[in-house]
Amino acid sequence: MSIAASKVVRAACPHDCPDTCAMEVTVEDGRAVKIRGADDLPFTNGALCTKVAHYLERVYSDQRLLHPMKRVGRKGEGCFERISWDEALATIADKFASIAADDPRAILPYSYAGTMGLVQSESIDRRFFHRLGASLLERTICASAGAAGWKATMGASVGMDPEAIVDAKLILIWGGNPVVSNLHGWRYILEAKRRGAKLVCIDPWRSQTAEKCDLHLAPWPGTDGALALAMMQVLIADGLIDRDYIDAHTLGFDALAERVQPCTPEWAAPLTGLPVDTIRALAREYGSVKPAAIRLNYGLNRCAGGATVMRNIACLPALIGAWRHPAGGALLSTSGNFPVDQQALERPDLYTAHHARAPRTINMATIGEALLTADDPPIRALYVYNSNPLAVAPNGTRVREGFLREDLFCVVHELFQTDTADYADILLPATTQLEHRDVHKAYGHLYALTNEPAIAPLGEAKPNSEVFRLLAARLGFTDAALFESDDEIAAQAFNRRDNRALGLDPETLRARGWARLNLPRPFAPFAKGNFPTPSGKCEFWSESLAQRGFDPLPGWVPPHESPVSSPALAARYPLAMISPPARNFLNTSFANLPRFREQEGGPKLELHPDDAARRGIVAGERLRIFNDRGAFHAQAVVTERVRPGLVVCPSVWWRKLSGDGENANAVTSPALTDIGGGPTFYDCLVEVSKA
Ligand SMILES: Nc1nc2c(c(=O)[nH]1)N[C@H]1C(S)=C(S)[C@@H](COP(=O)(O)OP(=O)(O)OC[C@H]3O[C@@H](n4cnc5c(=O)[nH]c(N)nc54)[C@H](O)[C@@H]3O)O[C@H]1N2
Ligand SMILES: Nc1nc2c(c(=O)[nH]1)N[C@H]1C(S)=C(S)[C@@H](COP(=O)(O)OP(=O)(O)OC[C@H]3O[C@@H](n4cnc5c(=O)[nH]c(N)nc54)[C@H](O)[C@@H]3O)O[C@H]1N2
Ligand SMILES: [Mo]
Repeated sequence: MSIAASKVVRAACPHDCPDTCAMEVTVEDGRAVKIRGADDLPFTNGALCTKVAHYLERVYSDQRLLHPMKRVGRKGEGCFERISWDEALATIADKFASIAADDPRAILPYSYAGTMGLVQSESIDRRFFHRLGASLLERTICASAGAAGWKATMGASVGMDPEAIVDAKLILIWGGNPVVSNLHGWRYILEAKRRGAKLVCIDPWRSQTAEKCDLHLAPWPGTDGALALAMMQVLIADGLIDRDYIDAHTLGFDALAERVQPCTPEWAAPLTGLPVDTIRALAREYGSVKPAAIRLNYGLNRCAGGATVMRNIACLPALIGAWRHPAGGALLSTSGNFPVDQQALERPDLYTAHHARAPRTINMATIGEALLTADDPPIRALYVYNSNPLAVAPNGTRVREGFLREDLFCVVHELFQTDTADYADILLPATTQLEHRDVHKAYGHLYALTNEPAIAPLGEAKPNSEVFRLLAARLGFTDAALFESDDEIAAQAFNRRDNRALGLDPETLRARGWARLNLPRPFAPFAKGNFPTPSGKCEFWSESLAQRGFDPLPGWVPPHESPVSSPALAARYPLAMISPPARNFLNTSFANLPRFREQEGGPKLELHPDDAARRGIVAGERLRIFNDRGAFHAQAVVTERVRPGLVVCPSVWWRKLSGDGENANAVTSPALTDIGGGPTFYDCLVEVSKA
């Protein structure tokens, strides 16, 4: 191998994870031979997680789809026959054109975050479907409830700089499992611990993170909103609040104080399952140790009160003036710091320019119901990319029924033959991150990254962007925006008139691989107020929510399903089930590859020894987990990591690789969150028996 044939290419990890790592790909004679975390981006710090360190196994997997195919067997059977790109594109264009002639809203795109790149996940795809006049998709499957709740109080998805947390003296890790799902962020939390911080993990499950913290509090799933209210009650009653900060930088304190007055620890204890003294002690510690940081995550927002819980928690740092210090405050997501030029990327004007009728919107969390019951018009065609809805959407039984519809024309663009791919009429091969161009923002740090193509597309695989350009041409569209190159789109990603984007130009990103947002360092964003809310203050009282008919104040939204809120249901299905991310998977990505499957060792259900004994279950046995919505199987892990009444199924497994064709979403609920239309994966009662 000659040195000349070897090069190192700057790339970005594409996965849906707060860490968005900078990667270096070594390419020799056109083949990627090595991938590593970049040393120069502080957040990545030269390390990749256990999954992406083996990304080349994904790129060069013999399971990759390498050419277009059409279905030859029944839907769901997974039998396909190779066709040319020409035939695939002609089939899709003909079908879309004939449906659009009746009503283009009968066509629905379905995508989420298979890649987080702005070019390959939210640019020309949106332009194409806007031009076509297709139904719009509300992308709610993960974070929409939490984001909506956070926004009500804080104004946008902004918070403290995650790197500043090293100087915090108390850190609450709340509804997140950073050891698994935010590994590079966890490094900063560990550094804080080394410098003397106390770590408190609030999680119903003794997660890999909880094990490493000084204190673990295990509330019932979906009850953190009550815990936060009680903390506010104690802070106010005990005079642990920062009056000056409240007067200068918050809105609605008196109303808030009145609202939380009855929400004592005595009130919250039976709701959360936490002892009164524990709640009071937590509040007092939070009110007295400075600086105090809260690292929240989306585990909190998958329950009935998924938005309200974030509103409640977002009030805490303002009450104690924690924002005064860069290492104080809270962080759910940094994404709102990035001046992404959504109008330029997505071009919603292409819809209005070509269509008089208002668009129809479908919530992706309800895809099963939508496919089965939407009228005006019914969904006649579905184009799935960057997502695996058969496995990840809630209430999986209905999702499968929807995809089984004989009269539904379904296109799936994928790297692998996923559960969803089995239901495609036309199955298209996609490129991996090493084979296409992109540019990335992040939601767990403040750096933008470039992704340069390292190798040529494998087989006949094509990037998402390229397929939409080709389809636009086939459909006779002429708008220039539908034919821009990936480089041109990447250059439009950030709004360059925004001061924060200074230095985020394509040339700099290309040359260095990444750039920090133009924000001060140290960064104490709300030390002097300046919240991005309508009032410019931290809004305990939200007038904008009031105007939309919601409670203007923080409050208590109980779970849909729990022994306290639905006792009749709990009599039949007494166990609360959560299904958080497995360490070796990224949602369903990686869950088909041998290395990661072996490490996870098959679908498992963790249950408490008392619950196991009561059902005559012993460790290692095959279990049936069921409720009125469906059933799936998993192997029993009998452990005190869960409290009695709670079961945990690390997820998300491929259905067809799980023995019974099902996964945890066989039992998850179709119910949505209070605000934001999010799914309620972790608000789910089940019963368990020996299989
Ligand atoms: N290895 C790995 N990393 C991932 C992912 C993955 O699948 N695998 N997924 C990525 C994606 S898409 C996302 S959105 C994030 C998700 O990662 P996080 O935002 O961290 O959220 P979850 O993993 O859903 O839940 C985190 C923790 O919340 C706990 N939890 C569940 N319900 C509740 C509750 O009601 N209250 C409290 N306090 N805690 C609760 C769970 O037990 C879990 O330990 O991670 C990303 N990173
Ligand atoms: N029970 C339960 N269900 C859950 C969750 C849970 O915690 N419990 N978590 C939920 C959460 S937080 C989320 S975010 C969703 C995740 O749901 P999804 O976003 O659907 O995530 P993945 O399952 O990883 O599927 C992404 C797919 O995109 C494909 N892909 C990757 N790159 C490309 C590309 O460039 N082009 C194309 N066309 N395809 C590509 C991958 O191969 C993969 O099959 O799942 C949700 N479902
Ligand atoms: Mo997610």
